Amino acid sequence: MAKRVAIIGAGPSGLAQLRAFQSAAEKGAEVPEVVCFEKQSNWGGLWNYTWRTGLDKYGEPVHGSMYRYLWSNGPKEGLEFADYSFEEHFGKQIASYPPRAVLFDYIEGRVKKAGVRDMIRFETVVRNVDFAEGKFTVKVKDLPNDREYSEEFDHVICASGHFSTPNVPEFEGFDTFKGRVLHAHDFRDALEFKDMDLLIIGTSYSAEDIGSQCWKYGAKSITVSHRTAPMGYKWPDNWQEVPLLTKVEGNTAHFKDGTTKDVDAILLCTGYIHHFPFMADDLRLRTANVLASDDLYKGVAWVDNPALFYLGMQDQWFTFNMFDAQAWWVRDAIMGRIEIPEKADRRADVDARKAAEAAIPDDYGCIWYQGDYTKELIDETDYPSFDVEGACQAFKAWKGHKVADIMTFRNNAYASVITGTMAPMHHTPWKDALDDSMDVYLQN
Ligand code: FAD
Ligand code: NA7
Repeated sequence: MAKRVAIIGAGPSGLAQLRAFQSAAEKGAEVPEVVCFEKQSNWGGLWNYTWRTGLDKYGEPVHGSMYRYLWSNGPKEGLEFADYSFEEHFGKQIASYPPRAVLFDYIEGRVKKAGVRDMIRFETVVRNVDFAEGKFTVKVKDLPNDREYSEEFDHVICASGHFSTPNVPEFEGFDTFKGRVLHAHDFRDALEFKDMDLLIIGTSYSAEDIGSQCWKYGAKSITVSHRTAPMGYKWPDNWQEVPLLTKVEGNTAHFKDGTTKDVDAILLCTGYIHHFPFMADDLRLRTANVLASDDLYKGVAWVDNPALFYLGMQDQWFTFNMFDAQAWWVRDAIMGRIEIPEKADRRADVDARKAAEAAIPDDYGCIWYQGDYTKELIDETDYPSFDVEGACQAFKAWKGHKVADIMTFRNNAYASVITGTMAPMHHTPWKDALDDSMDVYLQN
């Protein structure tokens, strides 16, 4: 009997896994039976936009953390699929920082072409995974039919993402604050904060991007409060960076340096937690948002039981192409093309990766670390090799453009590392491009 493989989630990582198996089958290999469980009604993961926040219509936590007007936060040249270029999908080269809808279309294009949709059971949430006597039992709920059932699998690949369960600290006075307090996970539309004085806590991607959007769509002022260090970009005049919030009294926010600011709304851009409530205790990944995840051999195979895999659990400089590298590697491990070593060696691999991450001096080091990791996996499979160094260079240029001017970095263009073609300059500077529909974006 063919092996059975369960994939949890049909976001970019889960879809990469489906494409990896389909590509082996296309080349004539005998592949396992693959079933992908996806709790939403469509694929694309975070890129599948939802207006909903809180709970969905079945009472399940809403997965979506993306918002309207979101444009890629890094150049698309850093994430292009090596087996499906932007030019193949759009029939032409497009500008370098596509809005969400454009990237969703691109992600979808590859898997439509591969014809893998019927391997996905939509609106089916994984409730429980455990392992006994060489088999995983996966218990799921068919949401529309309100029915639970279990099936057995030889392998489980968890690709459920890790930017959907918010990390929500509390600060004194939140309970009596007169405006709205929300986490980035629940942010949807910058226009809600037009003409407001906005306080943002956190200094990473969400803080930078949600703040920039609110600025673009007319917030009166942006104040960003940091725990460790300010972001340090050259911000517009109505933008300031302050130390950590200590308390809120009425509408007045107090900061560690004794300064205050009256604000209308507070946005917690304080990151996310890795959360796998459906995994049995001994199978559940516990890790911070880092480059070298805990307990994953080669960043994917569960050290204690390498029949279980996790995809995309790292902090992400590289995304779609790294998920592909992982998915091809996991496929080959499952199909016996790659040998997984004994436990002591698996543990040593994790320890070595963690030590190497600890020695990285700066963000540039992080980019190359993850580029090297991606390349390491690609070199062990038949995933089309591509110019990973070129992608690292695109990220380096991107960081330089952000330092030069944080409100114009998205106006730059880079060369594809897959086709070599230079992207066109976008027709409208990012700050003036208020309509982010796909039709308008593609009018180059
Ligand atoms: P996800 O996209 O999170 O997909 C996971 C899937 O698993 C979802 O479809 C979910 O419904 C499903 N699922 C979860 N639990 C269950 C369950 N129990 N049962 C069944 N299904 C389940 N990356 C970039 O490259 N560029 C960007 O500009 C960018 N911007 C981002 C902006 C925001 C606000 C966030 C939060 C992330 C951003 N990312 C960006 C990073 C993002 O993590 C990746 O692009 C990508 O979406 C990760 O893919 P994934 O498949 O690993 O996870
Ligand atoms: P990140 O990148 O995990 O960053 C979280 C930020 O929140 C970071 O600046 C943290 O500060 C800050 N943080 C976390 N807890 C606290 C508390 N308790 N108080 C103050 N500040 C805190 O999450 P993002 O949402 O920005 O990005 C996640 C993904 O979404 C990313 O990959 C993008 O692609 C989009 P620290 O520096 O640790 O002091």
